[in-house]
Amino acid sequence: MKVVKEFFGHINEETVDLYTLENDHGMSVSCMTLGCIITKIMTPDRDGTLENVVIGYDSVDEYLTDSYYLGAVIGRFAGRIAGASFELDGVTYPLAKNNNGNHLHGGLKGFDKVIWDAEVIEREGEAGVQFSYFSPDGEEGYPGNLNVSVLYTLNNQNELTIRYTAKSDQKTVLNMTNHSYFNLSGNLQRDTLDHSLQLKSSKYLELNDELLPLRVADVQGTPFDFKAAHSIREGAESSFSQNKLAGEGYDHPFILDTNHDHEIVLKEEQSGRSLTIETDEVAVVLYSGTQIQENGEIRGVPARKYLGLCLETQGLPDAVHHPEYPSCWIEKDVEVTKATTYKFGTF
Ligand code: G6D
Repeated sequence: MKVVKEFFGHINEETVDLYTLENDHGMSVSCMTLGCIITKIMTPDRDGTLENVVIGYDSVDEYLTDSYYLGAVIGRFAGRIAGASFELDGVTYPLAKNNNGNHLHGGLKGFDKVIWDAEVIEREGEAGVQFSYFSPDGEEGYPGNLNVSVLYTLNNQNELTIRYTAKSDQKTVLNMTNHSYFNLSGNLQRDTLDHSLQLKSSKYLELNDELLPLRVADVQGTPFDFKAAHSIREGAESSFSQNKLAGEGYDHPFILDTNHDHEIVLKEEQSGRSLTIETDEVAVVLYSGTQIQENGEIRGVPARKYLGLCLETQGLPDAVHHPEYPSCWIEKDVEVTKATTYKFGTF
């Protein structure tokens, strides 16, 4: 196991460092202090060929102008908040209207756009880096002085675990995730339309035309039923209204039926790569990259829809306005922790 630290770039006067975690089998995860962004994950295909399985860039400047949140930690609140405000204990908190009059992914300068401190963590059989950040009361409109850390650890079972820990000096709201776009073909050789996905989820949230939650719906009989594995293409080519709404694909929260039980399994037949995700979160947002514009290239490959897909484990979006959803509030001086493990394999 090893951790290599490198200079990645500058933002004004601040340095951005890149950390690469590598295990004894050659799998590696590269991540940087800007937004805890995962820039590369090298995993073997069924023939043992190590290739990159996430979308990313090779310069800080590309990330600063990126609107796709590639690889980034998202916070304070992942997903949308209707009307870009919420009420807590009788006080209304206005937030940035950065998406059709609503609030998306923590606002104009969310956790994805700040520089985090980093500390290398090396334990028996694990290589890691712990990012930490102090978000002052009122940052991006959110209440509470919040201390937050994001710990990436890689082990010799080709498992990457992301552990989020936070504590606030006031009651506040928190919903964090990682926004990596996976593409198991390796070095973006193919898009993700023929990736197969299995989700242990019986319910999903239907969305309105602002992509805000409308109602909890049963997946039965729709392209959202992933209880038996099927391709992303099935939704992309479906006339089902919710797939059309998402730009001919998916951009939806799925309520997980179970946790730590192989609840999310992504596979790509041609490479023989698999990704099994287990989490203690209540939901996962499947976003099939339908808003990736067809302009320019990403690492030498034409940018386009479906080039990667996100499996954002998290709470439910707009939960601040839905008391019937699992709570998104954290109490004063109570430390909260959430963790998601990404196990890369072959078949
Ligand atoms: C679009 O609706 C989608 C979001 O879910 C995604 O996170 C973002 O693009 C990058 O706004």
